[in-house]
Formats: sequence, structure tokens, C-alpha cells
Amino acid sequence: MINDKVLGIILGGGQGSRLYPLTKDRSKPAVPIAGKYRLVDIPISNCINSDIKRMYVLTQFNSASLNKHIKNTYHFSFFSSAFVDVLAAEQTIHSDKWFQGTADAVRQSMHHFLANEFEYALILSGDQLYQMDFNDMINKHKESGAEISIATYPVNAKDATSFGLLKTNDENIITSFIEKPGEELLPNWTSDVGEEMKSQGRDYLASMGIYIFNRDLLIKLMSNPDTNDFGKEIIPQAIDSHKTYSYQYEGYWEDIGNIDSFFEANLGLTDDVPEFNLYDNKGIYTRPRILPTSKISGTILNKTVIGDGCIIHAEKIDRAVIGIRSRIGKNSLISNTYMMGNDFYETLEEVANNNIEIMMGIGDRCYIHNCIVDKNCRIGDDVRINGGPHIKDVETDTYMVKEGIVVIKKDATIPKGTII
Ligand code: ADQ
Ligand code: ADP
Repeated sequence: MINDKVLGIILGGGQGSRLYPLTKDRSKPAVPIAGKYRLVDIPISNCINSDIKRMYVLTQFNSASLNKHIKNTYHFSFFSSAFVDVLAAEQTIHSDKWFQGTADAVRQSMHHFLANEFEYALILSGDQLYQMDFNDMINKHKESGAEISIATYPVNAKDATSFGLLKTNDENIITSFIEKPGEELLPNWTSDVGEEMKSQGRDYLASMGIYIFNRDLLIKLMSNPDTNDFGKEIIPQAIDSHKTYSYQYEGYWEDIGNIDSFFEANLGLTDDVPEFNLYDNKGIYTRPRILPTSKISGTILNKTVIGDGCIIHAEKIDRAVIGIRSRIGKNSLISNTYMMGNDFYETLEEVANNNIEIMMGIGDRCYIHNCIVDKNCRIGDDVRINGGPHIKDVETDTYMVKEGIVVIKKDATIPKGTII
């Protein structure tokens, strides 16, 4: 079934600077998560699971790997009107500039959207971890008679300053909105969010950056070239003159826009009952790969998620996500680590013929703690990486430390015996 009234628009990312160095050579939607997916698979899968099967992904950078991933993953029946198209910032007769913000990204792409029939535009963030059935939000939007709906989520004071905050009346119609207020303004922005939320200290109602706009209103709002951002301009300006409904969401939702939250969201998948639970029937889609099962020998595994096609000889792996085609050598200890895996295999023959000194993966006798290992890295034998709050932020050619998390850059080689 296809919902032919709704068009999905996924904001795939600006510069992606908060996720740097994971976004050094790729656009944000293409960042690998959970050992086998890419960030963009989350919003796309939520749309598909809600029967919204016509989607555009807006991204600042055109990336070959993103286009390839989408082309190879989301092909629908020849007879279906379903599609997922990537729109990268492009020069047109009307504009020679890159996307200046979220609303500008939508504005510059309007001519593509309007070639489709739709009544509602569902605008989504590309860097959030959640599973939501959008049908419920769309139904409430229709019932309320609103022209705009915003999905909202109760947050605590510590998180509140990173979000758009809002207040509603008894009918959940938004009466005021402020984008990322300073701490000193917080006392004015508490909401009645229900007893359970209150008991958890979640007194503020935050925008999740998930919007429904009626088609005609979107056209009207996008005709003003002076507004570049939904959170900073469009929403605060629109709520006075256009009925805007707050759809309060109660499930799990995590913004994964920076290295720290990205790291924790990935490692959270190793919990006994993860908050973001992939083990249910409404799955997250990704590119099917023809990979063998993982091969593990002599390893103690604790709270560890392992992708397909890995070859593991480590001594112990504790609280880790190990991505597809990973290789880990003997006597190595891995903990609190997200290893993204490899894009291809290196055969023993290739290694010998090409005099490759350090194979892709993690070598023998390594100690790796509090670390993100990007794709296709080569970590030599006896390397010791001990991330944690004791090490300072730093960047080199091969790695970067951000808030105690060591990020080994894509394709990097860490020579034998290195200590970080
Ligand atoms: P932020 O997430 O801080 O706040 P923003 O950086 O504008 O807002 O990003 C929103 C989404 O759009 C992200 O997925 C981002 O990657 C993407 N994006 C940003 N610039 C883009 C560009 N130029 N082109 C394409 N995509 C781009 C927003 C709202 C807040 C709300 C939070 C919830 O402004 O009100 O509380 O989301 O996370
Ligand atoms: P990412 O978004 O993770 O940076 P890439 O742009 O590196 O992804 O694309 C990964 C793809 O490149 C893989 O599908 C893989 O097939 C291919 N690839 C890259 N390097 C090689 C190589 N040396 N041998 C074979 N395939 C490669």
C-alpha cells in the first residue's frame, strides 16, 4: 500500500561538522550505524513502515556512496509509484548557493516536490534514532484541522537548551515557540507534560524537528526567500497565523547529531533490552549483502553485537558493536567500542602479493577501549587505544579525540605498537 497523500522529505544534513571526522569523506546520511545500516535507513524505514513510499533525501554533499546505497537498497516494483531520490545542493537558474539551512534546502528543492501529487509534506530530520508510525501523527493532524503539526517530546532541563521548546493550549495547539533558549530563559518554558514525565524531571516540551505541512501552506511559506531555517524562523513566525498542532510522542527517541550521542546510541544496542529495539517485526531496511556468517574462535563475548561476515579471534569483546566484514586478531581486548567494519574483503593472497604489512581490521594483542573505528581501518599488532575522559581533544591525520572518544578515521593505518 502507498499513502498517496503524503510526501516524505528527509533533511539529510548540512556540513555535518558535529559528526566530523565521520563526515570527512561522506555526507551525513551515509554514516554507518549499528554495524550494518546507514543513518538514512532510519527515517526511510520509518516512512516505508508507515506506507509513505515517496521520499526525497536532501543533502549538502553529493556522495557516491550515498547514491549507491540508496540505489542498491530501495528499489521498488516497476509498477509502483514508490521512490527514494537523493537531492544534493545544486546550482540552478534560480540559485547558485548551497543550502543555507533546513528551510532553504526545502525551498531550493520545491520544484522537485511539486512535480508530485501530495496533500501533506512530512519533513524529517536525518540524524535521529527512533521508530515511529507516522500514520498516527498524520491522523491527529487531520483531526485537529491544523495546517502544521510538530512532533514533540518531553525533555529535562539539561537537554532543553539544545532544542526548540514550545507551549500548548488544552487542545495541544502550539501557542509559543522558542529555538534553543539560553539557560536563563528556561524557567519560562516549562509545560504540563503529564505526571510520569514530570516525575522524571522532563518538564519541557521539545520539538523533535519532525513536521507536517499542508501543501498549500508549505508553498506559501517557501515563497519568502528571507527565511532559511525551520527552527529559527519558519516555525516561530508561522504559529501565530497558522494553527500548529503538537503531537506528543512517548516512545524512544534520540538525537544522534554529535559524536558522543552517536557513540552512546550505537553502544546502547548492546543492552539486554535496547531502548532502540531492532528485534521486532517492523524492521529497519538496509542494503542486503551476500555475506557469510561470522566466524568466531576462542573469544569471550559480553554485550556484543556482531554483523555478518566477520572473522574474530580476539580474547575478549565487552560492550561493542562490530560491523560487517570486521577482522580482529588473537589475544586482543576490545571494550566500549563501535567498529564499523569493512567495505570489502582483503584475501590472504592479496595481502601476500601486495606486501600489505597491516591487514584491514584490528591486529593481534591490541587493547581498544572507548573508540569508534571507522570503515576500512588497519590497526597493527600491539596497538593500545585507551579512550576516556583523561585524554584531551586532539586531531591527527589518522585519528581524532572528541570528549574522550577516540575516532579512528576511515581508511586510516595505525602502525604496530602505537599507543593513544
Ligand atoms: P537541529 O537538529 O539543531 O534542531 P538543524 O541543525 O537545522 O537543527 O538540523 C535539522 C536536520 O536538518 C538535521 O537532520 C540536519 O542534518 C539537517 N540539515 C541541517 N542543515 C541542512 C542543510 N543545509 N541541508 C540539508 N539538511 C540539513 C532541529 C530544530 C529544533 C528541534 C531539533 C530536534 O530546529 O527545533 O528541537 O531539530 O532534533
Ligand atoms: P563509505 O560511505 O562507507 O565511505 P565508500 O564511499 O567507501 O563508503 O564506498 C564503499 C564501497 O566501495 C564498497 O561498497 C566497496 O565495494 C567499494 N570499495 C572501496 N574500496 C575498495 C577496494 N579497494 N576494493 C574493492 N572495493 C572497494
